[in-house]
Amino acid sequence: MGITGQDGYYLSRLLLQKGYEVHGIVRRSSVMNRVRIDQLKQEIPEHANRLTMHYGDLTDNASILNRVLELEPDEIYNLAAQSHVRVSFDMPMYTQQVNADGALNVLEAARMLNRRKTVKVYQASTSEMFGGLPGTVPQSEATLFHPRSPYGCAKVAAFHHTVHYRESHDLFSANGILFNHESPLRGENFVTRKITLAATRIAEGLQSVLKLGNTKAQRDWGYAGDYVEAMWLILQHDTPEDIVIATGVMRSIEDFLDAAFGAMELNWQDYVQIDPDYFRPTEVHQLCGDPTKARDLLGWRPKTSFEELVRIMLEHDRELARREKWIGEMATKS
Ligand code: NAP
Ligand code: G4F
Repeated sequence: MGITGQDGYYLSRLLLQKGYEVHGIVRRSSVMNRVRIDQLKQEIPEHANRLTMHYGDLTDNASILNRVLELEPDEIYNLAAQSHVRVSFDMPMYTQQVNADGALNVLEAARMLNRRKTVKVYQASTSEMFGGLPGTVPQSEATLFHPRSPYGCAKVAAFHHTVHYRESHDLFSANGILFNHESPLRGENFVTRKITLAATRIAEGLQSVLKLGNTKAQRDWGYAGDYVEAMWLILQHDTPEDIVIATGVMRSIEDFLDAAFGAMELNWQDYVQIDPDYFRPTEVHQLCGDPTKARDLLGWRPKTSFEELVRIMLEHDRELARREKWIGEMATKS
């Protein structure tokens, strides 16, 4: 579930490279929304025949139940969500339906299948459940939840359902509590990607202003490619466990701006405008994870540094900006 998203791309690539047969659930939409999947098939054509898509929607219980019972997977990764925190304030009910009720649909389908054969379920839980209030940093598995958005509230519900199915139905269901992880395939309206797209477009003369909300917020940013390995390791562990996945280092949006604009030899203060539209009714101020359990139990450590993450995102987006500029120049010539 969630195969067309950022993490869906990286996890599918990892599983295919490990020899898995991968089945993804995709939503029907009026335009095909499979850009990342198409990219994956082009990058590893030798594995593409083990990748299959099926229509389904997390909010449609029958579609999830039918797919799970038909396909009989050994492992289910529920990455599907309305994943934008700011948007969840505009669509609280929908966010609850997808992120909480949808997760329950997955667990219920897994419970049915588990009567026939053993199945393991990974639930994409999040640092947003902690709420990032001052005095709660760093956050670990023992930190109390205090969600500050409809997104966070729905994810807390899904977290508890996942624990409950493990305890009451003997299902192997586990939560990865992942802190922010980014990549060149990050959605364009998350802050890191918004910044790398803007910095590179400004460097190419395609943009002059970047409008942002709260640049003082702090996050623990890692690389999505490293984090999907942790998802897989969580399901390979002997027992189902809820585990924080993070780097343990916290930086502000301004630190990210310094790194990205600095690499383009630009000063972000010359381009950034603060726009109240991008502020949230309640902000999550500080997220910084304690990944001790992940290291001790799974042997997992992040491999990609913050500097390397910013570099690969900029390299990708600079190429996009150059292509956009070239197309613009060709259009004016013709
Ligand atoms: P993403 O890029 O927004 O991908 C979300 C995926 O969920 C997409 O494939 C989307 O399909 C699918 N989806 C949304 N609503 C659906 C529905 N009703 N039925 C079926 N599929 C649906 O998110 P991501 O960054 O890869 O994150 C993956 C998961 O990890 C999410 O659950 C997110 O909440 C959680 N998480 C992310 C982070 C992070 O920093 N990235 C950190 C902690 C937890 P469409 O392509 O059709 O929209
Ligand atoms: O990039 P963001 O939108 O990510 P956020 O809210 O931390 O959520 C992401 O990480 C969570 C894990 O902690 C996931 F569960 C969730 O699915 C998602 O992947 O915002 C990061 C920070 C916020 O404090 C926000 O207020 O950046 C601040 N920000 C400032 N200006 C902005 C902007 N965020 C966005 N999206 N756009 C802005 O213009």
